[in-house]
Amino acid sequence: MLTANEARQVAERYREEGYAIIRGFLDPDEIDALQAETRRVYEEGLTHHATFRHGNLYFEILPEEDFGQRYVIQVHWQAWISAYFEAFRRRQEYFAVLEPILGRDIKQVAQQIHWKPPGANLTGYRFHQDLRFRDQSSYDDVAFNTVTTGLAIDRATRENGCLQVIPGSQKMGYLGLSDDGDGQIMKGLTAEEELKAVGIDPNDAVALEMEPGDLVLWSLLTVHGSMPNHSAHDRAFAISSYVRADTTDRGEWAFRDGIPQALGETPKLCKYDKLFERPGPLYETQPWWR
Ligand SMILES: O=C(O)CCC(=O)C(=O)O
Ligand SMILES: [Fe+2]
Repeated sequence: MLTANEARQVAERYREEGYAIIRGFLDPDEIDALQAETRRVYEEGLTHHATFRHGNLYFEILPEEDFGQRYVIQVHWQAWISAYFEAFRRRQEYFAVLEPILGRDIKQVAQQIHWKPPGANLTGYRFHQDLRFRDQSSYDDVAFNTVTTGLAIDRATRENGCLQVIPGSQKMGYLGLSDDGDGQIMKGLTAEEELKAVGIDPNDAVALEMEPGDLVLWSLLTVHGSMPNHSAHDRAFAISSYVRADTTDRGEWAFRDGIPQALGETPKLCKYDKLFERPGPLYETQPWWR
C-alpha cells in the first residue's frame, strides 16, 4: 500500500497532469481472485438477452442479432451482486490514494467494469471529458471534488484498447468533445480534426499500458478515450469514481473519517437519474449502435 508521502506525490502529479498511474496498486497475489470474480460477473451478464437494469445495477449487452454472439461490455454497480466487489470498493488501498485528494469523508458515484471482448468491435470510447456524465447542479465544484480511478484487471495494451489521456487537458475547461449528434461515445471514433478544433494535438495522447493491478487516476476534465480491441485478449477495466462527501447528496458512502462503509439496504442516487422513477428490473432494447 502507498505510504502517506507517496500518496501526496501521486495527488500532486494528478493535479498537475490530470492523471497519475500507480504501478502495483493491488498486490500481485490478489489478481487471480479479482480476475475470477470479474469472470463470474461477466457470466451473470451473459444471462441477459439485452441491456438490463435493476436499481443502480446495469449490464450493457451487445445482443446476438446484431453482433453474431452476445457480448457484455459494461456492468455498473456490480457490488449489488458481488460481495467481493462490495468490499473491493472500500479497500484501504483506495482510501490511501484518495485521502490527499478528497479528504477523509468520501462517497462513490460510479462503480463500473468495462470489457472489450475480442470480436465485439464496438469497444472504443471517443475522446471526451467525464464531466458530461455528471449532473453538475447536484454537486459543488464537481470537477475539483471528484476523482476517477481505473484498475487494470487484465493487461491493457495499445492492441486491446488501453485508456489514452491528454496530459494537461484538465486545465482547458469543458470542451464539448463527443457531445455532437446523439452524444454516444462508443459509436464511431474521434477524428483528429475534432481534437485539433479544440486546441489539442492528437500526437499528445498518451497510451496508458498497464499490468493487472495497476491503477490510474483521472479527473472529470481530463480528455481521454480508448480504441476498440484489435487483439485476441479481453481488456477488463474496473472504474470507480469518488467524490468529497460534503459536496453532494449523491453517491454511496465509501469512507467516513477513513472508516470503510458497506452498502445499505437500498441504493442511493448516484449517476443514474431515474433510480427512483424507473428502478426496474427492466430491459432496454434501443439499439444505439445502429
Ligand atoms: O473503458 C475505457 O476505455 C474508457 C471508458 C470511459 O472513458 C468512460 O466510460 O467514461
Ligand atoms: Fe470517460
